[in-house]
Amino acid sequence: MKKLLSLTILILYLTVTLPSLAEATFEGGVSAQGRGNSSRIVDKKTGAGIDGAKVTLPKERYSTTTDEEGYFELDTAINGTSIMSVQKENYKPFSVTITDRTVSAPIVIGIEKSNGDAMVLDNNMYHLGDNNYSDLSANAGEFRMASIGPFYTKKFQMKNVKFNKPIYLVIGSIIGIDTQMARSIGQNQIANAFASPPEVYFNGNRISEIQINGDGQRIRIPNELIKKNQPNEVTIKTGRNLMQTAYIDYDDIEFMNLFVEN
Ligand SMILES: [Ca+2]
Ligand SMILES: [Ca+2]
Repeated sequence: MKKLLSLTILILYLTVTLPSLAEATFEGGVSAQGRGNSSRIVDKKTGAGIDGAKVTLPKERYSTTTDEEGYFELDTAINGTSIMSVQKENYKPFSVTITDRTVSAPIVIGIEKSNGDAMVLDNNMYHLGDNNYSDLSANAGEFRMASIGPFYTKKFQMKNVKFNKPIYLVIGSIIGIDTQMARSIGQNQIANAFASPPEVYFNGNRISEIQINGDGQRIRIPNELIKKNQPNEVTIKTGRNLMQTAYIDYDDIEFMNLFVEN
């Protein structure tokens, strides 16, 4: 109660950009209204609380739902870095990388109406790799899901694509990447090894590699690769530990919320 006035609320927006959470958050200076310890999901445009939004921490196997005014409480411990997702009908899929520090004070998250321009491909969380990783690697210790192997692939139809507007594949959140670049910005503690970056393929063509961990990574899909009214295929391959030559050691990573934005 006495802390009400001094509470600082971190506002995390959907337009989270690269490369780190520190840059994705800012202090809004908004005073808490009504409920000191509850976080809140609001409409990014109107600021109105959103009821019935599902807030999930897949690795903690935790999920809760906002009340009629958009408030919720995270009743679970967060170990290191974790991905939190918010799902609500007619809103764009949202996910953000958090730590226990991020949520030590109430947070307000603004989510955005989808307006039909976001096509959700997959809102599950996946672990790529071989379940063999150093304790020092990025986000080790927080992996709880078993690997589905070194790559993920998904087929989907693309209807009503507007070719006069850019088309993006968006990866909501990705953690555990141990590239040289990820290491150089402090995303892991490994001194002597690094991995090649995960690669993203669209209909068999390599369209991007992912060098660092973060939220809302947007990858442009070249128009000429898109098949109208036929199945399209997206594939994400994890990298390999480049210092391990005795056997193949895939980089263990996790990602969630894949969608196409047009
Ligand atoms: Ca591995
Ligand atoms: Ca890793």
